[in-house]
Amino acid sequence: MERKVIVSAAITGAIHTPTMSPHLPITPEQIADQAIEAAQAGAAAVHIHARDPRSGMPSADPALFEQIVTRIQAGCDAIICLTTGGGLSMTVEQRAAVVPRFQPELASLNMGSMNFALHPMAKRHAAWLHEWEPLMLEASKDNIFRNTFGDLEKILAMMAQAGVKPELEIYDAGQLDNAAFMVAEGLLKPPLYLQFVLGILGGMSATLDSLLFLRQTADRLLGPRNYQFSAFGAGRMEFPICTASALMGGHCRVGLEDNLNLARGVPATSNAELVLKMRRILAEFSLETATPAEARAILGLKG
Ligand code: KMH
Ligand code: ZN
Repeated sequence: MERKVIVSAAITGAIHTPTMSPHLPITPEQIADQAIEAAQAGAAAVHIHARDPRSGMPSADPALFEQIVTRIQAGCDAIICLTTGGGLSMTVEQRAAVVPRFQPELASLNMGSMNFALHPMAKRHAAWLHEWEPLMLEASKDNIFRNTFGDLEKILAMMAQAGVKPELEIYDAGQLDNAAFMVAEGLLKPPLYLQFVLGILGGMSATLDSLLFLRQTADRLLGPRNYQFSAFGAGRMEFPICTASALMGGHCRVGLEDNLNLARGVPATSNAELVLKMRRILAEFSLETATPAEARAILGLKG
């Protein structure tokens, strides 16, 4: 099969607040509808967090996930990737509960514990990313995202039992060693699916050097044939890192979870808009976008 690029859309996440963009989906209907539109625009996979419809805060409420998942499945054939990263205030049990409950085809898994803030680059580009960064940087100084080895073992065992493929979120090179360790322990089975997350303060910055180093490290630790990778940069580095990833043989993730702007000074009005821009860039390089069925074949999903 000719190489196809999987475009994933990360619909709402847990970081951006409703005040940052009127287009950020909050209710289950808004989240599902934007996921369906993103799929119609060409996203083969949609990455899903839930939010409390009243406050806009990240939520682990299974009833909200239920509404979102049911509506997406009724509206499109996209691969559903549920978050186990949840939000920074949730327990491991709350975050992982979606795995046995919904048995999605994919679920994200942050491959370690880390400090979690925004890169100083975000501060320098405040005009790009709206008015929220200084506040966010202050508020986020003491955040630790937790996934100890014990947590990883527990969540991976739940995923194996439920037949859920983990999408391993890799923010830093050492997390590839964590993945290799889990393979050696028999808790992860290749081929792996890696998502390189660049531009979060606490992990690696969103540069081409970071991306190349992660790719080379993954080749060394896992073997080039034993994984597929996707990548994105937070904020304005979303499209540059996605483009580089596609040119290096990887896949791409776009979406309002990671980036609120279509271009400098141009707020994105939907996830679908970000997907369409990504597909225009890929088309310029004669790279074709994978359908959900093709993405399932590439990732070895149960379908
Ligand atoms: N929010 C991103 C920085 C997850 O949901 O498990 C990474 C992410 C993790 O999407
Ligand atoms: Zn996420």
